[in-house]
Amino acid sequence: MSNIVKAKIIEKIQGFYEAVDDNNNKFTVKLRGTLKKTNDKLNCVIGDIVQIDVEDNVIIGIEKRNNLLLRPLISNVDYVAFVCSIKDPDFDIINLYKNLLWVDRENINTILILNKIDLVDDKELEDILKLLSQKLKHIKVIAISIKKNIGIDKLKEYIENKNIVLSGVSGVGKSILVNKLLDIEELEVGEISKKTKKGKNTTINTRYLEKNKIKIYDTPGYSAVAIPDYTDKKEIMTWFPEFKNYLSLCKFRDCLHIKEPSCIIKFKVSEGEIDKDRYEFYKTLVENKGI
Ligand SMILES: Nc1nc2c(ncn2[C@@H]2O[C@H](COP(=O)(O)OP(=O)(O)OP(=O)(O)O)[C@@H](O)[C@H]2O)c(=O)[nH]1
Ligand SMILES: [Zn+2]
Repeated sequence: MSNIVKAKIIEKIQGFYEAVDDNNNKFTVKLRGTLKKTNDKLNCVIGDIVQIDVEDNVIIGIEKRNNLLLRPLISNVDYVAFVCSIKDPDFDIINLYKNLLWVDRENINTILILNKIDLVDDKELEDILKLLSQKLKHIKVIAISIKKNIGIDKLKEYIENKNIVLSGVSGVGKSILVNKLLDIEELEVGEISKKTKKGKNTTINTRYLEKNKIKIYDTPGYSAVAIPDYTDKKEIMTWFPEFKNYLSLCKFRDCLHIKEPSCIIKFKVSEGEIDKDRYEFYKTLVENKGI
């Protein structure tokens, strides 16, 4: 029997890594010295597919990553799924835009899980879905109600066998959704809020959960989202997928699409092909006005 197994990193605890293989065997391992670069937290991250020497419990190789999400730090992501609620708390599109910057700069696909649709009427739901399809053509929206059991099967089907990074701010229903997706016995809602108040039920670190073809990295939600760092303002435009096809078409090669003449991005905005609010959001980032 071979001493080498292939496994996925699911947790990092003070120099040790937890890994799981396809047969659900778990390993606690260290990283071989030669794979370490000084002080580099990117050496080996959650989501990495690694080769483990099970005799010595060391990681001897890391497979090339398909992608790397920096916030939260997870590799080989198929979808980032943002859980939002349509109401209670209200849907916050700017918060979503900020979160998307981290995902779109890595060209990772996004699912927006819009929960609590039982709290609005059909017209209100229709309006918000229309708004989202205008402003964010590149993301997949799945409307659900955990309470009324609407859309859950569709969501399950969509994410089956994919590596999903799940995030969402407090109160949108993420904990209950995780239980539902993984068929975990639900806690009484009252119990959840009690626990949440004590801070016990809130995810602090990323945890990996897998059951019945559902694979989730459950991550802590951020209410205040930072903007990714950049060394040159020109990087910002590449975080907007709707700009991508046009970036080489402006008159000036170093066009920032703000004040320059013959700017194709501004033209597409005036034509309505690029959403005005998304462009304004881009402008605030470039002009560094703070959001
Ligand atoms: N009306 C309605 N309420 C829901 C639905 N899903 C969840 N809720 C309620 O939303 C509240 C928050 O749910 P949680 O699962 O605790 O939310 P969370 O996002 O995990 O929040 P934290 O635990 O604080 O991180 C609870 O009172 C749920 O009963 C839904 O589909 N419809
Ligand atoms: Zn331009």
